[in-house]
Amino acid sequence: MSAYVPHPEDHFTFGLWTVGNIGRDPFGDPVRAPIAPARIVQQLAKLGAYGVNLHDNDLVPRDATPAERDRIVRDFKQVLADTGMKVPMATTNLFGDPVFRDGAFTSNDARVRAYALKRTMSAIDLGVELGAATYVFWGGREGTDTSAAKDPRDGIKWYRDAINYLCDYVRAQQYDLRFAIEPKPNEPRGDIFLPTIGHALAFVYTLDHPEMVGLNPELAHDTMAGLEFSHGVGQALDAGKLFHIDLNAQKPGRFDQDLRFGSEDVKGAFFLVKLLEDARWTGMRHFDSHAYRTEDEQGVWDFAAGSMRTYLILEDKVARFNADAEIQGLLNDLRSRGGADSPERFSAEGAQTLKDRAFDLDAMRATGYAYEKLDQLTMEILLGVR
Ligand code: GCO
Ligand code: MN
Ligand code: MN
Repeated sequence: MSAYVPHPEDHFTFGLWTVGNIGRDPFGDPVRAPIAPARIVQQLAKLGAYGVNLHDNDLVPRDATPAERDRIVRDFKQVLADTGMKVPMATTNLFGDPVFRDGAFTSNDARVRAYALKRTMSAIDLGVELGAATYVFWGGREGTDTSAAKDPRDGIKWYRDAINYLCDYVRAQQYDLRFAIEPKPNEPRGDIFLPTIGHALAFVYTLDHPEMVGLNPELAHDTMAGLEFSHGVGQALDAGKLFHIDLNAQKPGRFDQDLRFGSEDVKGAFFLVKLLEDARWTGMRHFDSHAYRTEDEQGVWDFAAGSMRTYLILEDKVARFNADAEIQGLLNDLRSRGGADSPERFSAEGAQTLKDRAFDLDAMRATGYAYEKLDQLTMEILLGVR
């Protein structure tokens, strides 16, 4: 049995902003001192992570001079080289600066929309310089607090214009970079554009270069909307659009909690891990969450280690599920009902045969599916008695 010790091959990553979270909330001041990016990288490397992700200003302060920027980036690259840590994903902070109070790409002010493009091009340059292969767009401020403010068709059009522009920028620069849109229903805006995986997927296919753009779904965001996250992730996988994933935990019906992965809804987390592992998905398992506000710095490292350990424990549970003779027997019974048959394509003749086919409806109505048994066996694995 695995000792649940993370290694870089597990592809676990954290944002500088996640372990670096200082515990500020709308009601209270910070409770922790900022941790320098170099220290974050060193500590996470010791814990077995693959890398760190960042917003432009997590590393380079907004008002840094070009010379300061270059020195910060040079020093940071040295830490990456010393530790073997990578920066697989980068993004832009398009939500903190008051200039973005009405959104960035979807602000009603065209100057703000242009400034957002400028900011993002520089941040893309930084991300690529650090080796990022995925660039995330989380539109936290893209939306409205009152529907009087914007025609949603304008919002979507401006959003599309921006992503098209930036795809062209990446192509012109010949960067090897893919975009991943991160849906969220609300918070910090009252309503955010592209609120769910489904909205974002449909949007991708309206772009000039849909092949460059996929998704970065987040567990907490779907849970806030009352959705079953693994179904959305499954649909993104099916479309070949799962470019990245944000893992955390969240109680439904609450504010955006960003809890440690697996610390709520263990069963949901299990089926998510099962989906990713059964699909042999090779992407980054990014933890977009933070330690409780009660914690000091040691609590932050406990949080980071715990996130990875829980994933590995659930991976082990998945292996048990897949090797469990009784569970597999039940799943085989389901398969023997034709679940794996290749679908029949329409033909006029086949349709006529189907119309003429007699069904034993009484037998079909009377047959159960044994899901109570299947779920109980799954729970017993999760509860550690199986
Ligand atoms: C949130 C989001 C962010 C983004 C991050 C990277 O709810 O605040 O999940 O953490 O993931 O800005 O794009
Ligand atoms: Mn989030
Ligand atoms: Mn996120």
